[in-house]
Amino acid sequence: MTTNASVRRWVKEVARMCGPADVVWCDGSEAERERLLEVAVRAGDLIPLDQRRLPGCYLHRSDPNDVARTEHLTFICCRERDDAGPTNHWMAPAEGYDRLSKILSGSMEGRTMYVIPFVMGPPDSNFSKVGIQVTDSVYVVLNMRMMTRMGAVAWEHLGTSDAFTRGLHSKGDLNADRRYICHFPEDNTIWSVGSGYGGNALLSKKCMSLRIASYMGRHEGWLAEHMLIIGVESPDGEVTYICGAFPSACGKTNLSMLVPPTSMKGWRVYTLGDDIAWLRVGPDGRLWAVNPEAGFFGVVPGTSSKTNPNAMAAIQRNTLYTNVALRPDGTVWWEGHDDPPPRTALDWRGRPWTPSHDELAAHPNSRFTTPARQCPSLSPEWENPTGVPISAILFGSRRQKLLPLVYQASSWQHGTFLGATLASETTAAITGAVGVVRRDPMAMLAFCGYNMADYWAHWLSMEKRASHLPKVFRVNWFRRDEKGRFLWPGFGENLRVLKWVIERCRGDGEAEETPIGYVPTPSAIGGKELDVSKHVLEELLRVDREGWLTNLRNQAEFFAKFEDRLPAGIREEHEALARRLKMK
Ligand code: OXD
Ligand code: MN
Repeated sequence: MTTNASVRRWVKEVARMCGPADVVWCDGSEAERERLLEVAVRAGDLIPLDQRRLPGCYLHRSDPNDVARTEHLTFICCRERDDAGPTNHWMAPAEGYDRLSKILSGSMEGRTMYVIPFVMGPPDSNFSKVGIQVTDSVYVVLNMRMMTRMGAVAWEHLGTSDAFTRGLHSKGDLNADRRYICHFPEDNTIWSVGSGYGGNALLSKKCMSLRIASYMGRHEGWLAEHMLIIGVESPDGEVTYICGAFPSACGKTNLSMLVPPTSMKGWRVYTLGDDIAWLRVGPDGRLWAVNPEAGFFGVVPGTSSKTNPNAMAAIQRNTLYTNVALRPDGTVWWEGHDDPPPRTALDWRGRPWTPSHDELAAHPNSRFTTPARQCPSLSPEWENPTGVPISAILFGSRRQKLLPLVYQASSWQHGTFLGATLASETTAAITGAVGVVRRDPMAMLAFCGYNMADYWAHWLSMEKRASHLPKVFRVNWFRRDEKGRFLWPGFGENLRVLKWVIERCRGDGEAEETPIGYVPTPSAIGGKELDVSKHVLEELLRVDREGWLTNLRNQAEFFAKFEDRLPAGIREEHEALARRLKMK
């Protein structure tokens, strides 16, 4: 409990509306964790796994209609519709509060309301922000314990201030017709009802650390981004820090925990964050980044000792698994696991499953939640209150064609344009069709808490605030040949691309100037140990002018949506690209 009057008033208000049987103030202690695990197991929300092989690990099964973020039910509720912009769903704040309070009214009857105080960002950092979430889901509390710094640390950080994000969450009846995830950036408030799924219900994550934080960042002069953070150590011992924005389920977690190939001796990758970065200009004019989160909420399928040994090591204990398959011996399995398919299992819905089933055993968006501290590649700098200085920003996406393996922007403005034109094939992390190309600027389409055009303007304005901005690159690990086979081996070999990125940051690294930006020469990426033919490497780095001219039209259609709010810098870059492509 706290003596902070604003917090007490707010908790009382929401309790009056939701009508819980009791209110529990969480303290983040071990004893509390044990108590909550017991409650969750008793209620059937968690299934204990084999505690000898997977100590502290549990399985949660979601309602089958509640397994991914629901973007069509996610709203930005600000006074002016234009301030939300054409890429967000908008609702007037009064309507949002009205509509949701009707659903929330009495929604916690007979349930316990948990009050979770948490800090996003390292303790004692002026990057950090306090949030308070109330929820009627024990599963959410147990996740928030890992994803945030929870308990007394938040009360200390907050003091008597009323500057905290107010997060109200109720599972309601899990009916998608009564599901809303509403953000009120002007009130620093989030109301989410009708879903227990991570991205909709762990309000610290997408809701606060991206949608609300991006709005705060605009007003306070910093950036909240959907980015991983890594430190790459080269054989000379220097560590270069890199951020990377990729749409959901494009391998951010794998890249953030990359293990160098054996042929790249002396290289090492340190993990700082796998999903979100907050970036501020430091006194030295560079951009400094922290990961506001304290855990990983990663996509499980495809995770194995081959693809991500660090994640595999991290998730052997104290991990919550959501929507994976359960083997008869009390361990878990998913598509892409090290072990072959089990002869029998219970699938993610708890139904008997055998390998002959047409359906997947684990849901494609099944997840693990695990504390960052358990990751063997975690950087010693991950909680540095001043963050780490960023030398390069990557914008990456999933594209079978056109986009080269890597290329570099010629300036910050051009880099902002590369981010603004990011597009990717959709994945199972969101409800809807999979594999369709959609524009996803800076991988923030679903996460920007205000008008995307103003957000680009904010990006462009960083040039006035910072004297040493990072170099910007586009990457694409997902190119395929005519037969649908991947052209690039990916995983550890992605370090070859990072090596070139680092060389470019240091002023070397061979490149050719092309209409789209600086593209590496094949020899700057390939080495004799790389199992990719010269011909394939050339294809991966080729700039297809015809394809780009079509892409240019597609970009123009997208930009037209923003009408006169589109910043001049973005328009200029688009026109300059058109000129360069048409030049012979
Ligand atoms: C996530 C997402 O969960 O982007 O990180 O969907
Ligand atoms: Mn994400």
